Amino acid sequence: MTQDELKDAVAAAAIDEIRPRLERDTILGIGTGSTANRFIDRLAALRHDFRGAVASSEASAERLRGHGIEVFELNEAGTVPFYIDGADEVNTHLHMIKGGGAALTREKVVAACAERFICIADASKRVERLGAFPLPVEVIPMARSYVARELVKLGADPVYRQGVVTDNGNQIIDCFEFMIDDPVAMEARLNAIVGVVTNGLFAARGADVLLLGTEQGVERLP
Ligand code: ABF
Repeated sequence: MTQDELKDAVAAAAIDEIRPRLERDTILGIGTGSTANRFIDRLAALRHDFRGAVASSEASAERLRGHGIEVFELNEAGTVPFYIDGADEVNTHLHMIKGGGAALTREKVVAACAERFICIADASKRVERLGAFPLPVEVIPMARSYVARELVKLGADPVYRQGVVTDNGNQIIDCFEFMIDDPVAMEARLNAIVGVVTNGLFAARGADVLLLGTEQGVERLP
């Protein structure tokens, strides 16, 4: 199977996962990226069965609207029963690195408001130890070089993602060569650096369910 077929398979599995819980007033939390896009495309067929969605990026909001799905502000929605999103890496504890698409802050905020986080990913995203994928850190622009110096002290090789401005008007530093032994502790440590808006470790609030697309079919964890 190709990677695209695996992404399709997990998108379909996520639809099966949420479909029985949809009600006319349900507002879903929807993530960003190519796997989330496949989920959005499949969700279109169910658009009359729920109220709408909160999106973690402008790109996803546009795609949802394109399918006739109403997009709400998170402040209006309050909590959402599900947040469905992809990941750049995921370990067996369902801790993740996210933010390759620069939407990490909104993703983390929507995830925080979700009763259940359903991570959808193809098998290439599963790792024993997080960190081979460069960890994104969103910073306010004036703090960029200060934060980069602090990241070096923690052992990372920080690289400014040139030309990228987040949906919040901020910048991204990617941490290379930064293998992470304790994701929960490192997430808190990075958040404590002044000028950091968010980091791409989703460990304090990891996924509740992982739907992983493998050659043998979709694995559901835990
Ligand atoms: C979002 O999209 C991210 O947090 C992650 O960076 C990315 C995964 O993208 P894809 O599904 O295209 O691999 O979920």
